[in-house]
Amino acid sequence: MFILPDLPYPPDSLEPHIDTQTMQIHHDKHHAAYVKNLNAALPDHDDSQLEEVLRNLHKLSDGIQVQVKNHGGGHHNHSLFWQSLSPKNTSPEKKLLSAIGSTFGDFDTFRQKFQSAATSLFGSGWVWLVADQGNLSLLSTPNQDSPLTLGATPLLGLDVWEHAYYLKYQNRRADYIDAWWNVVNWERVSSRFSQL
Ligand code: MN3
Repeated sequence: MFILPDLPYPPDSLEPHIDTQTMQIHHDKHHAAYVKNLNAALPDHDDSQLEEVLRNLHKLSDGIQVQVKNHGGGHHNHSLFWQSLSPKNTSPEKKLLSAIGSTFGDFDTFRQKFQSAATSLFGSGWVWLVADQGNLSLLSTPNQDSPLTLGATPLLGLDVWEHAYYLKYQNRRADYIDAWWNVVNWERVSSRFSQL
């Protein structure tokens, strides 16, 4: 069985940046539905196999490949998303900051590029800071496609589906993205980077 992980903090703890009701519906309904549908598509599997499955999506039979891409991707992306948020004020550690500097010039430029990719992504999808062979880059994926399927390791992902922000921000996606920076868990992102 794949299991819906608990939120690592109370659903109201990211206020006012991400509102309580959005967190509850996003986790308890949307993420739960990905897990339920993934269990239907891939019975007899569990979370320890998810990354391997997403990295090797092409090996699955045509009959379940799309289901696993959508719901397996949805489960993995959201699990990562909750862990990448924190009510605490955190900053990137030195090693990550220096890699961001050598890839993007400086942190502000990275932030602007990420912001611009997230603002301009058409429709539903995600924007990612990923590592590929130790090199950082930005990546946009449609729907619930996982960076793992493209051979990249996700370090930080931003959900820009309307369900992630519409209750509070309506059509103002840019305001949601501005607010989201305040609750990024840089400790977690840094530790993911240092474990590469
Ligand atoms: Mn979502």
